[in-house]
Amino acid sequence: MPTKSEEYFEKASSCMPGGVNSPVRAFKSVKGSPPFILSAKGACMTDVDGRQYTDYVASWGPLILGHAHDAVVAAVQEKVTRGLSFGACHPDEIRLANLIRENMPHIELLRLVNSGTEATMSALRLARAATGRDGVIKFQGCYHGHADSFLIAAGSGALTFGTPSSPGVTAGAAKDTLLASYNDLSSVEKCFAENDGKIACLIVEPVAGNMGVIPPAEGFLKGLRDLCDKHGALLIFDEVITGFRLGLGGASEYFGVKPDLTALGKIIGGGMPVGAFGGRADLMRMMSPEGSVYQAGTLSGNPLACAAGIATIETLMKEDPYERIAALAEKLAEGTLANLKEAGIKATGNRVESMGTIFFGVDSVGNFADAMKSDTELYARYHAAMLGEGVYLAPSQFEASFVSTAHDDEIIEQTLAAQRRALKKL
Ligand code: KE4
Repeated sequence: MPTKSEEYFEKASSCMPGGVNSPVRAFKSVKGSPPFILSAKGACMTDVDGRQYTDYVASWGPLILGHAHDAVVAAVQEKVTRGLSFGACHPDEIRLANLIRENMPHIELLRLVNSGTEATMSALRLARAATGRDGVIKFQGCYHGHADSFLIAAGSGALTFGTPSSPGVTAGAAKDTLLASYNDLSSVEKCFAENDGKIACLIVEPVAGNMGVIPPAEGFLKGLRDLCDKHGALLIFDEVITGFRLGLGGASEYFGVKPDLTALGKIIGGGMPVGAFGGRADLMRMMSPEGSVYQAGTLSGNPLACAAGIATIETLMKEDPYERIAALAEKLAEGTLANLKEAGIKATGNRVESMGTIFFGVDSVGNFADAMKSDTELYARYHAAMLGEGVYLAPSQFEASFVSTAHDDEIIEQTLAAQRRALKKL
């Protein structure tokens, strides 16, 4: 007898490619079909079959306060009867922009957009305009959204030039993107040396979250800053995940490295569609209508999205939960590794504050090549077994898990107990 989720997935697959609006949700790299979620509150999601899950995906990061946080819901409810969108200026845009600037003072000016993809693609366009150069350096395994310039795989062998990683991305778009290796400054120096004077910017996830979590090696981010300065390129931090995740000041404050431009998303919208890009005023003032670099958006700065983002950031500033959720994440990671060792499963874990990844089948993961050695088949079986025990994990080995303020010691203990039951079924 199919579950209601399976029936929904069949219907979804008849009207949307893969049955989803974002590929990873289709559970292609893990087993089974995705639960269809009906509601969520705190750390818990409930699917259409009434099954409840402790959630560690947090809608891929935005829900640092958990699902349907009272303050966030109230903020949106308070606004919604006064209009959903104006397509005009409104006071809350200023409030959200200033909350971001107050916590990340290196962002002197910013523009609100609707997604992380828009944020990174706009920052890239601005960097190219500001430098008059076309080249961009990115890292294998880092994801910056689906703009053409970022859907680039490593070129063959010694070539630093990228090749399209998706059909539809043209060779023209790919030719300006160079691939370096995360945590390997010599690979970045090579890109610069082979293309001196042609690199507009380097974009990096200051903590990699899209090949699983990989922290920057000691000196790596500072090294990127120095190389960009040496070669007249701009440094872009893609803080779509790390912004307000590592702390109120994001990765820039956490690691003490100041980028020229920053892309934000996820948490700054509190679960509603918000992205932002910003940084040095001299650069941002090049954006239309003050300058000539064009970027626009019908729903940019949407009043409901701003309300959710404002309530989220204000709550984070009031509660400063970072130490507590990091401690919960450490408890989860330590307990997980102990459970896996007890089950005789080789695994390692990377964690920065409340974001982390358990890599299966490997001893350590410090870069993309290490991550790619993970046992994704074992992860898929683990994922299915955990889902069966009511724990909702990212449906891919190469994603981050997140702990929110809605998690607590009891929930972590329950998760570890569920894990011990799940591991017996592998
Ligand atoms: P969006 O366009 O999905 O809002 O943001 C793109 C993006 C940019 N930069 C980083 C570092 C990101 O992690 C993302 C999006 N993250 C993925 C999950 N790792 C979103 C989930 C999905 O694609 O469905």
